Amino acid sequence: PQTFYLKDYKPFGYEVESVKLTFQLSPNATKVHSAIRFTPKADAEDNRFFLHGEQLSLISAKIDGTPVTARLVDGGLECDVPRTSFLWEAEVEIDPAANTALEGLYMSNGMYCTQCEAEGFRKITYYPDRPDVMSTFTVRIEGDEPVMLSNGNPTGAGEGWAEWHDPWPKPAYLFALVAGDLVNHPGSFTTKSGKEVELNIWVRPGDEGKCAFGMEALKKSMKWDEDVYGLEYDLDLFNIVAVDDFNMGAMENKGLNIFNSSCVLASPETSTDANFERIEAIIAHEYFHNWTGNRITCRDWFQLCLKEGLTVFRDAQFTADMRSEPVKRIEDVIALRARQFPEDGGPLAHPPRPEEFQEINNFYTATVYEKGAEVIGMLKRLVGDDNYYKALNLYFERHDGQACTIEDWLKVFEDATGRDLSQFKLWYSQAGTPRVKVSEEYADGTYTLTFEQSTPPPPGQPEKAPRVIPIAVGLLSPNGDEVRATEVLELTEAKQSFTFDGLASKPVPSILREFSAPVILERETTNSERAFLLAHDTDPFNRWEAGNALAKEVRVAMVLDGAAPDAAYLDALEKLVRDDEQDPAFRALVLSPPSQSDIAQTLHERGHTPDPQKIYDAAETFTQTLAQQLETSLPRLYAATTVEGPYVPDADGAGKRALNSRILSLLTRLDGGEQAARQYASADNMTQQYAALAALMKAEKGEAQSKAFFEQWQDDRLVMDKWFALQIACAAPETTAATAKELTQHPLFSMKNPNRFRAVMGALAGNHAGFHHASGAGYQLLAENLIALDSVNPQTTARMCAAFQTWKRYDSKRQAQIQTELERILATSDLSRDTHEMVSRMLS
Ligand code: BAL
Ligand code: ZN
Repeated sequence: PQTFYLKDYKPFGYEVESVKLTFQLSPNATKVHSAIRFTPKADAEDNRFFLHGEQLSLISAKIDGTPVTARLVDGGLECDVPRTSFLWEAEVEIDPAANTALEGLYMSNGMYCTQCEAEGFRKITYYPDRPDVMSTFTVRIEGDEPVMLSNGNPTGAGEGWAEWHDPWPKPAYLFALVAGDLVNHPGSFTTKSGKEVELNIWVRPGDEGKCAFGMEALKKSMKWDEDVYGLEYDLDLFNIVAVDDFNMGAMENKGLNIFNSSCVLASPETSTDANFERIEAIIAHEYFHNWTGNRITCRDWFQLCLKEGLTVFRDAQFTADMRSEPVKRIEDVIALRARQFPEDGGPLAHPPRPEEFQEINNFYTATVYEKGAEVIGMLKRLVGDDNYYKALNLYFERHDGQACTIEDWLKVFEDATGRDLSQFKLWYSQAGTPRVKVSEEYADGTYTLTFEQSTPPPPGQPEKAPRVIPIAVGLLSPNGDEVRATEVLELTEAKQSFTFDGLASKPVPSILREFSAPVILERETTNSERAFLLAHDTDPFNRWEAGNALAKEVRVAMVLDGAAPDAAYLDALEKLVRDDEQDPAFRALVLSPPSQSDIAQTLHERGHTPDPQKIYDAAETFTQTLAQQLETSLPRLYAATTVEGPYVPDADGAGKRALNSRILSLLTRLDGGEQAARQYASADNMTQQYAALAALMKAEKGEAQSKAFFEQWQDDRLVMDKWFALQIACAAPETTAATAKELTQHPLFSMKNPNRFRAVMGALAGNHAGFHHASGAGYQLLAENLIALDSVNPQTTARMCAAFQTWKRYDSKRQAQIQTELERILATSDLSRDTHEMVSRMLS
């Protein structure tokens, strides 16, 4: 397969003045007519006329009305063209019904739908399918579908046709078309300059009742972007469509966002609190892309984090404002450590701005998205809030309508602040998670912190220069008072010391507050200091972090030495969980154990080979011991945290229900499932119904409820995804693979629906001890299913291959088992480019 390099970037030799597309819809034979005006650029480095095109049947091609013969070449066509402005016309035929890869124009449950990012437009017609080619689009759709939508504003419609015009020049990856039997949930928004915008969420008939929350989230997003960034919506209409079969979470097509139905449809009966929070965040994310992505887009796909990192950062700010800032930060760091740190420390490591790829779809990663957002968070911390917004204003002013690079992005910060960001830029080009080792000294009222940074070399990047790392530090006195408020230390050298004078006694440091940089902090400390910070730190993130570090230490000692759960830690947890003054959401987070994969990673970092079964056993023992310790308080705590009254998916209620669910799961270990069965029977919302079912299934007491759940929800695809996943998540290690295998035989299992495939195979990979069971059955099952999926949907296959990325952590037997499976995948005939690249990288 061809490798593409950032260093090879060359602009396209032609301006695209306008694009007019006509679609004649038909499930197996849709005709697409394109009329595109090209003008050669006078200063073009390269005037090769190459249009991308894949899986297209070319019917005809004309230039200025005269038929021409195009040369079909690998990945597209070439043609001899005039050196003056000309009209290119082509007619192609495509087969949406056969398109199970879900890229380009495809059908989902009888509805036409598109996905063009990153390179799907080339499966619709011949076009310079690259993000730096921007044009206005006019679209005519002919067909007998009741609703036919495209980007921008509607310009006309009649029996069997509809026309749309998008006045904002855009790259082809933002093109969208939807047609089908859809109903809308309407809304409206008045922008700050008084413009009325019509809003719609389009769904299949029957789903109308699941749109109200999404609509409110959209309005809140529009208002927030005006209030915080001064950004206003720029069309008369904003449409969202829910689609069942979708590879990603959602897509920010101009004026016509297309959503995986799991990321927009919500109702109290069918969605959990976590679903509501995620839906609100994704609606915001896609809406925010209208400026950070659409009005200002990427020059090339190497710059993907320019729009994704920034938009993730913006949606995190939004969620923090709508809900709880510390809770959002803790949740994001948990996710970063679970998804991005393993990527950065394994064979798939790449910088936020990669410099080469074979298949760009493989780079929609936690590094590009989440680490990309962390980098922006560091930048904001380093320049300060005022300078951040000054730089952002300059970014929108200077680059509106352009396709930009990371250099353009950093230049606005340099120009707005006068700061040299050349060292900071290393965050974009170096892979790997820096380790920061901290040591301390105290003498005569002066406290010194010394930091040493290093990054283990990831693939292809042996040299690592020191980066700029903002480290937020506060100091506490031994009695728990804060003696130094948070200050941001700028670590720029490999080894650097910072001093604090005038202290009456040796302080307790609180380092990396708010997780001010995506690094691994290494510091020799004691469990009693961690317990002190858990009790006293004024920074909520670090208070949680202290509890999390304690939990990890206790688990590690249990795994390595067979130690009993640490009594002091159990006491600290008991005290915290009983303390009604503390935020329930925070208590729920402290009560949630570190994941078993996280413990495996910690052991690996400390030079031990993790044994998944032992990690599982330690987790079980710990939770059982905690339940017993809390035994007498659990019924009271359960009652005190039960939320009465009608369900409202707000942050307060969600925090209480999260704590209540944790307590229920502990209680279920002791009461034989009585309380959980009562909760299951009386629950009027999915959060409580699901929590009860999960507690029962984990305790192997949920057979009847699981059956009832299936009976109740078998016609609801999204709820059924939960049912599939939960059975695997709750299975014991020795039965996990068999449970997953049985579910792949279920009549409702489907390779064609990515949500269902992910529900089953994602849950298998997510059950740490089950997936890594010594039999190797988990590895085999995943590999078999990935091989089967590859010819159906390469994009989802390739992304799910990442389940194997941590394989070098484990013992030689498990490594050999995984290697066999990876080699088996690689040996599959006609393996997709997507999967080939992912597996090759993991084996290299
Ligand atoms: N642009 C792909 C989906 C998303 O990040 O919004
Ligand atoms: Zn995005």
